[in-house]
Amino acid sequence: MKKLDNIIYEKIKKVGVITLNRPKYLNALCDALIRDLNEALDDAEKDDNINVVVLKGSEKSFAAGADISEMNNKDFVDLLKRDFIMPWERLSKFKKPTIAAVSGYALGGGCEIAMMCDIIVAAENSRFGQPEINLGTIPAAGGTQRLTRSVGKSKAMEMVLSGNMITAHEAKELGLVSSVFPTEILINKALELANNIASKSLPVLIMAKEAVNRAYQLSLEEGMKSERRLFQSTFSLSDRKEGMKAFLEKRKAKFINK
Ligand code: DAK
Repeated sequence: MKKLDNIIYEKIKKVGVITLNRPKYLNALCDALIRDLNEALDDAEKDDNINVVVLKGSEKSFAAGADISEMNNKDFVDLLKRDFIMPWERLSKFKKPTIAAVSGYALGGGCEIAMMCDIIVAAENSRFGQPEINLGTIPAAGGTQRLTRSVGKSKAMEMVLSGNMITAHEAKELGLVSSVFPTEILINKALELANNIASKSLPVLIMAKEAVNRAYQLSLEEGMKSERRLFQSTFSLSDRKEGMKAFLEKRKAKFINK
C-alpha cells in the first residue's frame, strides 16, 4: 500500500494498527485524513491476514474533531450538494472487529469515530466530548445517536447541549468505554485485546459483530431471529467443527477462516 500523509498504517501479526497522524493539529479530521483512513480500512478489509483493526491517535489527542478550518467557509448549499457525510461512514460499515484506543482528546468527530468502533478502550488522560454546540452547530457523524444509545438520554443531552467533556472514568461508568488503563500501557493493552480477538475465526467474528450490532437496529424479537440465523450459519463452517472438536480433544483450536 502507498504511504499515506495523515495516518500510519502498520500490520502487527493479525492486527492492522491505524494511527491518526496530524499531531500539530491534535489529529483534527480533515478531508484528506478521512480519505487516508478509508484507504487503510479498504486495505485491511481485503487483507486475509488481518482479523482486527486498532485505531489510535497520539498520547495528547485521539482526534480533536473535524477540521474547523475546512468547515469554516462552507454554507448550507455546499453541504447539500456534496455528500460530505458518506466518507465518514466507512468505518461504521467495516466488517471486521475494530478497537478505538483513545488517549487524550476524543472530541466532536473524534468522539464520533471512536464510537463507530466496536470497542473503546481508554487511557486515564482521555476526555470525551461533543463540543459542536460551542461552534454554533451540532454533531453530524452520529454523535446525537450513538452517544444517546451508549450513555442514555440525560447524559447525552448534557454533553451535546453543554459541550462539556467527560473523563475516562466517567466514560467507563457510563458504558461508553469498556476499560480504562494507565496512559503509558494503553496501546499494549489494546494490542493484547486485539490479538486475543484476532486469534478467533474471522467469519465467526464477522457474524458475532453483526449479531451484536443488530441489537441497535432491530426490535428484540427481530434481533433474536437474526441472532438465531447467524448462529445456524456458523454450523456451515469448518471452524465451528474445529472449535468444538478441539474443546473435546482438550487442545487449542486451529482456525482456518473457513
Ligand atoms: N480543527 C482544526 N484545528 C484544530 C482543531 C480542530 N477541530 N482542534 C485543534 N486544532 C488546532 C488548533 O487550532 C491549534 O493549531 P495552531 O493554532 O497551533 O495552528 C492546534 O490544533 C493545537 O490546538 P490548541 O492550541 O487549541 O491546543 P490546546 O491544548 O490549547 O487545546 C483543545 C486543545 C482540544 C481543547 C482545543 O484545541 C479545542 O477546543 N479544539 C477544538 C475542539 C472542537 O471543537 N472539536 C469539534 C469540532 S466540530 C461531519 C462529520 C463530523 C463533523 C462534522 C460533519 N459530516 C460527516 C458531515 C464533526 C464536527 C466537529 O468535530
